[in-house]
Amino acid sequence: MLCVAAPPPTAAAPGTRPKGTTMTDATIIKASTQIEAARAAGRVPIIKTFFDGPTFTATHVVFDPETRRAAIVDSVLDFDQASGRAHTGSAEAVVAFVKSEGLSIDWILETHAHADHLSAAPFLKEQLGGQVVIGADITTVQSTFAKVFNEPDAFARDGSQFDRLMVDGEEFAVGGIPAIALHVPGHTPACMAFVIGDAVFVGDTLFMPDYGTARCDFPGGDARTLYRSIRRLMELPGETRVFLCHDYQAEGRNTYVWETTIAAERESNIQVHEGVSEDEFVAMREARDATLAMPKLILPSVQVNIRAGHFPEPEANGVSYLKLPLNLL
Ligand SMILES: N[C@@H](CCC(=O)N[C@@H](CS)C(=O)NCC(=O)O)C(=O)O
Ligand SMILES: [Fe+2]
Repeated sequence: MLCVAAPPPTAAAPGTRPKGTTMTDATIIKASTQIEAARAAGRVPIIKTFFDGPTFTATHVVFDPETRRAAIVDSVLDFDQASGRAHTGSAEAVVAFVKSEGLSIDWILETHAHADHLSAAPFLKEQLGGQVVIGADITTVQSTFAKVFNEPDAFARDGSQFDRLMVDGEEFAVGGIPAIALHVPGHTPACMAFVIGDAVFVGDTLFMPDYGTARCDFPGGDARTLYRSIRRLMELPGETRVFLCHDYQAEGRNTYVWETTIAAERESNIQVHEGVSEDEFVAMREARDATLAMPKLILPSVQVNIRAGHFPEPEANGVSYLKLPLNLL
């Protein structure tokens, strides 16, 4: 399933600032200025989304229509757990789109080390080029999971499997469109959001307003930290276009949706709308997390994604193996 995002409305959406707040966060001020300038100049990216049904993941191709330079956010490598086979069908659809539109890929962005699907970053890089980017705190995630999987010393925990590690406030560009990285930990310690022109790619911080927010019970996750990251995101201008990494289709809705706005999240996110206190959120999130089963693909996903999407080193017979820690997670 795919969809081209409509250009943003020209009239300002309501609720440009959250009620009763003054902004003091330098990165959020910089990002807000960027978003407002992009909207005022009409210099905004075009976004094409590919939705992966088996893992409910939205992969976004983000491009500057003038220079045709582009980024890919949160790709998917298809994986059949029963046979241990990976397939590139989903990623090939992205490659075909990029080629048919004449785009040049500068960035392959990972909002975090996903726990529910494998990244297709190595395949996309081989096919299209671009630098593979993740948050600098991936080093913490690598250290945590190196213990879980008893990784050998040869497994680097310094993020060197990626081409670039970004920190909060780091500036980059997609063609002629400026972009800023935001560190938004909570779901995982290394989660990032990427603000490109007037659009923010929030990864697994926020989901659609009728569904809520991401779980915080993976190793290194923390509900209080997620609340604070979300409050930062909610300081962005109300009309900011918000693109999600997942949609799990809230009850009563029968279509998948992966785009909303900061104003809509502030007003109506069922778990974290304006007025929900930090303690209320933490109590709700921890109670819900206690009911959730682990994602079906967490063990293969994490082992591959902490390696920037590469499989573990092949053994002497030339085959790569994944581990299954027993009675640990
Ligand atoms: N049923 C899915 C669940 C995936 C899952 O746990 N997703 C995370 C993001 S990686 C989440 O925050 N889910 C929130 C929820 O399911 O309420 C699977 O097995 O893959
Ligand atoms: Fe996630």
